[in-house]
Amino acid sequence: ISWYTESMREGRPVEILDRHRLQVGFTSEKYFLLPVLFSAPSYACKRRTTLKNHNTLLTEALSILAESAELNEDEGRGVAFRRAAAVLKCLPKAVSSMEQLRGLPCLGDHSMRVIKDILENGASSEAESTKQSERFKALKVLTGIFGVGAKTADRWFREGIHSLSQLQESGHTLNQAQQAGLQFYDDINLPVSKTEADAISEIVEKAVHAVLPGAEITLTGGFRRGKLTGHDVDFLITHPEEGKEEGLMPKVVSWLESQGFLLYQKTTRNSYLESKDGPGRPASNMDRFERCLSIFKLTKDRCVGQKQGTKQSATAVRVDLVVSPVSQFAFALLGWTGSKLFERELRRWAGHEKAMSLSSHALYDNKQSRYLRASSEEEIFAHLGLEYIPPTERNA
Ligand code: DCT
Ligand code: MG
Repeated sequence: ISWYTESMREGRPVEILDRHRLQVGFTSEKYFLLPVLFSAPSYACKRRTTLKNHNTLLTEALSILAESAELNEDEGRGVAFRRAAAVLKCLPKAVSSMEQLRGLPCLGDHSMRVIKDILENGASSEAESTKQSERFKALKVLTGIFGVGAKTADRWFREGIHSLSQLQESGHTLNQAQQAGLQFYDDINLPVSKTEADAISEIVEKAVHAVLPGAEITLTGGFRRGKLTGHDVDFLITHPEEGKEEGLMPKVVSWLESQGFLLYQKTTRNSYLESKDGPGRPASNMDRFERCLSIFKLTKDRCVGQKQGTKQSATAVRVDLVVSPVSQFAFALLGWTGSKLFERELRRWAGHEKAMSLSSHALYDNKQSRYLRASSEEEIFAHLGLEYIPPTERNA
């Protein structure tokens, strides 16, 4: 019992399976069978979430509802469902009764109703009807086009556009990203395998080293967290000598273009200036590095992944390249490794519990009115007063 309460207090997942013998008075021995109770800290950045998920039925239903909320631009509701799903992802066993959830954070009334429905009926009627709804299906198809977000998809849907062919017939002028998105729609919507990601890594490495020897390339995003598939491949590029990375992206892009590797690319310049921007604008932290959103052409001989099933000799893969000065590298690496919810929770922890502002560029201590430097992810966790969580355990 003391082990049990201590674990609860420390926020460790607790599981009690065996009988606990209790001596009651002097007359007899009594045995109690305690239910498997779960507990977890409420911040996802304090939990260790591997890819081993014992509650996929529950988390998939909650993720559908989160996705639906996000497509309806209801961010608050989306986050609530994401948080609920994330708590269930870190449990050491499958949930079998509502009672076990009593001590868990982040499970609101709505999420609890969904879980109850699944435990009692094997499926969530709300998630099922959402999946079948015309609006959800159409918005999924339309946002599957690279360059189309929830807002655009919603506008098109209200105009009666529910499919790709209806979009093509509508006469809407698409921007260049969307045109490419439509052209390579099928390929882009197939998951990228780790093998394909490794093949892309080789190409990116070649390109970067051709234009800046000594530069360092890191695979980030889901693949760094150990995922075997992803919707894109994310890279972070830096150089150990501060400033050497300046102007790198256009050169890398030219090299890739000259070798015929790019089907589409759009580069945005680094717009982050610590002295000018200050720490108080974390909302836009993801897009201020020199960044290239691209679609790579990966030829069959280079890949033996999922996309080999398609008939063409090459496949299109979404690739994100980001360049960071070495002084910001640890923050960029932490920010680009994800998961999205883990990142959100790190920033919430920093702001609410530590009076600090965390972005992919820097960490600012509001109480001391100064930036806290770090050259590794471990140092950032330490600044934040958090136990270090390795990438493979950030799959919240
Ligand atoms: N990121 C974030 N907030 C966002 C978008 C991205 O914190 N709004 C970070 C977290 C993950 C990283 O950037 C890369 O983004 P994605 O490629 O969208 O995520 P992923 O985890 O790599 O997912 P996938 O495996 O599907 O590519
Ligand atoms: Mg990714």
